[in-house]
Amino acid sequence: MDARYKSRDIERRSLDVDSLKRSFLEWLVYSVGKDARAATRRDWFHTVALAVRDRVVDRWMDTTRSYYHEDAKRVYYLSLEFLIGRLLTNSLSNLGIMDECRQALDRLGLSMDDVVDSEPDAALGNGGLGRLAACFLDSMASQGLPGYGYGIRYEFGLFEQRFENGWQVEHPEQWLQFGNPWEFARPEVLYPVQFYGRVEEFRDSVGERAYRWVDSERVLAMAYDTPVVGYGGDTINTLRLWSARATSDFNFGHFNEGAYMKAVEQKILSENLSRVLYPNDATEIGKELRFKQEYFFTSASLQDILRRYLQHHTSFDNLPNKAAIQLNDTHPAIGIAELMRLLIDQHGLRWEKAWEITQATFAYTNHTLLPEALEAWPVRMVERILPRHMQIIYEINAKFLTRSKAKAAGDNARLSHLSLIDERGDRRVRMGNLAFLGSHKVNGVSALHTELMKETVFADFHAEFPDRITNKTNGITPRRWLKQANPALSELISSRIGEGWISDLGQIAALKEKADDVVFREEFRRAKRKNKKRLAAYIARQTGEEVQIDSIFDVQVKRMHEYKRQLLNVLHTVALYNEMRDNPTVSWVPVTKIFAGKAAPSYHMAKLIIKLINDVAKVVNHDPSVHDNLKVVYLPNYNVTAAEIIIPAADISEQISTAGMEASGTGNMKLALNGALTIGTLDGANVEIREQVGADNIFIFGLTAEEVNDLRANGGFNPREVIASNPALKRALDMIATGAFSPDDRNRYQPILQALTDGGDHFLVTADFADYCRAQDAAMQLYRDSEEWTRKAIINTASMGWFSSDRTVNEYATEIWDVHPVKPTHDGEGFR
Ligand code: H53
Repeated sequence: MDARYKSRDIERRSLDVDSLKRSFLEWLVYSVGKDARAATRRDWFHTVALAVRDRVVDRWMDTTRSYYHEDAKRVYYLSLEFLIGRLLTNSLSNLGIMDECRQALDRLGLSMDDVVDSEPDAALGNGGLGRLAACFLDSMASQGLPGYGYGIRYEFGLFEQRFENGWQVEHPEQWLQFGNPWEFARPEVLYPVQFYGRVEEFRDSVGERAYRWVDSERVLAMAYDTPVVGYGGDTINTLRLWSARATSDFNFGHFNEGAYMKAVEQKILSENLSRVLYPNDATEIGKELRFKQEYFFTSASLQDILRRYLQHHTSFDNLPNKAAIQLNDTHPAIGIAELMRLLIDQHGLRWEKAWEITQATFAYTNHTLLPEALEAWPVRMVERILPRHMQIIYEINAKFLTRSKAKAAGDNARLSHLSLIDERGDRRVRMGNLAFLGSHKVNGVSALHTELMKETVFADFHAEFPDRITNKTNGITPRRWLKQANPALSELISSRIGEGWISDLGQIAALKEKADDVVFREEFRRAKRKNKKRLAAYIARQTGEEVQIDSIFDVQVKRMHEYKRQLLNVLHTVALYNEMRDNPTVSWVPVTKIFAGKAAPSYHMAKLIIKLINDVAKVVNHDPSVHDNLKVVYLPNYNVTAAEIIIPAADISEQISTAGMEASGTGNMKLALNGALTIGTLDGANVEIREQVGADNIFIFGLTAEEVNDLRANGGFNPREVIASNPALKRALDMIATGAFSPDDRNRYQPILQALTDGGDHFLVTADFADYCRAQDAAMQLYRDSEEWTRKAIINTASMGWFSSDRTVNEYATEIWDVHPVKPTHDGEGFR
């Protein structure tokens, strides 16, 4: 090789400060096209990202080559959402060159923070489900597992939330506006995806009945690849996102204006498929475009998976030994019918063989029991958009129902629950049932959730297939959620127990004994204080509000949903406000209530609760009679980047959903890992958090899932009686009802009051109010004893080892996927 190229090649891989600095200057000029004088912060971000990407590419190719040479079994994680957030610090941190990069920028007179802050937050997801997918990608790469993410490259991510007069308003999230330095466009990786048309029956070469899908419209799926850097930089996996491209099949032949405009219109319409993420979290709205998005990315991914498989194999018999496909919720569940179609119609397999392969390849994760979130598409729509799939679904259903035990027992009610078709009203395809039936394993995301799955939505399936449901409690990646987000605490931890916890979070248990070490406690507090200062500055920038560092930072950050009960929190806030006003001479522990989270744009009740919190904030924050002992802030535009600032600074973690309704939660894990004490119900993974941290180190309150169930089964309760018997609650509600927080519109909160009273208080806010206040009081009392508080906070951090997504992914790998780590061979030069 030409020596000049060779040395440049080595330079590209070198991780020392000088090489980085030289690379930055070269990239700035030759790729961004600016000189140092004219470069903006954003230019520098692109420069640094491209130079870092250089250091990843060889290892990425090595990884892919190793998988190929070993013909390793891969796992494909199909997800409509990947909430990855920013990638620069993530890549630098996982490559271990954070300090080197900082120094290189320093030598150029640049601030690392400014560069980092110029990166847009990639919000290709709504909340927990999308962030879980991102944590899993990190864990798979960090453990050398051959894992691929497949999803959609939305042009617009989750909307940007702003407040106008306290109301949420949505703005488009243009994360790609200035280009995305991390991705590689693959214009040659292109698959056709069909829609509409009809099915034709014919006889195949051996005279058997066969089908073909004809007269359909086609859209092309084009791949964009983003490298996923594992911790240590050894394994670099791939996140492949599909973007919709129009085919050139349109008839541009007629050059009259009408035809031309129509053709262009068509192009725009097809490319709408990857235009925007649906902003609903755990609620379905059943729009046709959404269904088409689901099929679009699923079909492209399956075609890609089969293409890769066929590079090594001629028969499909081995597919389940070479590919595991995980369905992240029912969003890609149409993949069951699609794989059947591809195997039968395109590759000529017989039904039985195709079904055996499909079931052995797919597994399905359920993330919610909320009935409104379980996807059920109208049969008429599925028939029109995917006529061949509808046929296949009918056939799967017919074969299954004929053989089911329920049929044998003549149990018609059970049979109708098992059916893939909901026959009540306009007929619908139950995607959960399809996913269940087409998978060899089905999992819930916390122990409680999995048990409830067996007892409720999938009770009849569980009776048919008692070995299929399994639990995989969620986890979070300690790299992003402790090492990167909380450098102060991470450095403290590493100084005492070494760095092993970063890739083996179980080791963090060694900190438990440090809870009794007075010096360590002092340092732990110092780290928390540093994070609280950082958050206070952020709050001041975002809202103009000054908050006290010494106050309890009481944090509820998550999507806005009635079942998550931000309303319960704000009612407690009003009650606390009243108590402080009534008792001005008491020496109160100052409290800062911090809220953040987006509401689905069409979810009026959720938006009204946001407005209520902002209205309460306005009154409380300007009332001199509480002497700044209480502040309320609602931070706008909660996203991964904001979470990285808020979570390390929290003292209290609010996990207060109505028991039985939050499948798992993962914010609960992030907050506890960062040393916040949880106030929570026995819901989702809170139950397991309590087991890990011990009942003395968590504030549990409220009805249990079983009690909620009994209460509802026995005709509910009378919220008016509960309200009448609790003066603090009554007073808070009366204030809201009479316009104490909305003098400009005294009736504004009628819908909320109505829901809590005549509406029957479905989420049991009033029922849990008294016990919630008790838990809050206990927390406030404990906070006065700062040594005891810190002790418990340390125990929380030290007890979270089990909630690493490395543990979760390992369980999937061994118990569902049967995939194993592959050690890539790096034969390149210049690696560290
Ligand atoms: O998934 C998280 C859970 C959380 C659950 C959430 C979720 C979505 O974000 C979207 C759709 C859906 O069905 C569920 O609400 O409890 O922690 C990851 O499993």
